[in-house]
Amino acid sequence: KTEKAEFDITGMTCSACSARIEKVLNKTEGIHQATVNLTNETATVEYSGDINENDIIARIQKLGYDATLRA
Ligand code: 9UX
Repeated sequence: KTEKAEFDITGMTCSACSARIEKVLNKTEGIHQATVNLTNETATVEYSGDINENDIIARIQKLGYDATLRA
């Protein structure tokens, strides 16, 4: 089953930031599709049941940005 979640990301200041996060997420096991929007400071992620929202947040934080699940 594919899950979909939206995240708020803080700390992105240029388009290389968003491209970097997007690239890493799309290479992450369990993530099917990740789109990062620099202007809106959001990420939309489709993923499988092998990972959860907290795993995705941890992956983003490891890159040096903060992320929270969008309500
Ligand atoms: Mo742009 Mo982002 O020079 O970590 S890549 S600020």
